[in-house]
Amino acid sequence: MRAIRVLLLLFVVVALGVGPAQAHTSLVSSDPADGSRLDAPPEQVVLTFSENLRQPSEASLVVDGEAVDASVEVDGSRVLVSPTGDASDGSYQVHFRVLSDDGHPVTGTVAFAVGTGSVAESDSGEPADDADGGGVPAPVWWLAGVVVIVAVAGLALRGRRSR
Ligand SMILES: [Cu+2]
Repeated sequence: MRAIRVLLLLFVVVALGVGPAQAHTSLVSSDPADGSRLDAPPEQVVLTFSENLRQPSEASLVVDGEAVDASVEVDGSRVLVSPTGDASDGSYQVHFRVLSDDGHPVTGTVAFAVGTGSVAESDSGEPADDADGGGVPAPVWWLAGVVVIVAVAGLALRGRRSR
């Protein structure tokens, strides 16, 4: 029984240690804010995430459904998107695909309006379906824990029977 307790404790420690490191990043705020309306086009859109981003982290600017040239810079936990040409009024969307510190890509869209443009649909950010980064999903750890517990219990029962 002592072996089981030790293993259980070990599993809990491992599970707790792995948990926080697996959190994906998420969009904390943007400037201009999602859903807002501006009088004039912004010189820069700043997306702020919950943790420092890894490369490749990308963003693109779409105005009235058309891609607009913009320079994109990743600075720690922020993504800076600056239109390079003449910006116009309209319905702005900034699509992002950033890489979390744990290697998982997260995609989303920030939307705002300039002038009389409409506010397009936004998406606060979800882990991308094609998550290809490192990191073991939590269910795998729970399954591993169950397997260990069953195995240890089986050994303990066998040991008792042979006595
Ligand atoms: Cu993740």
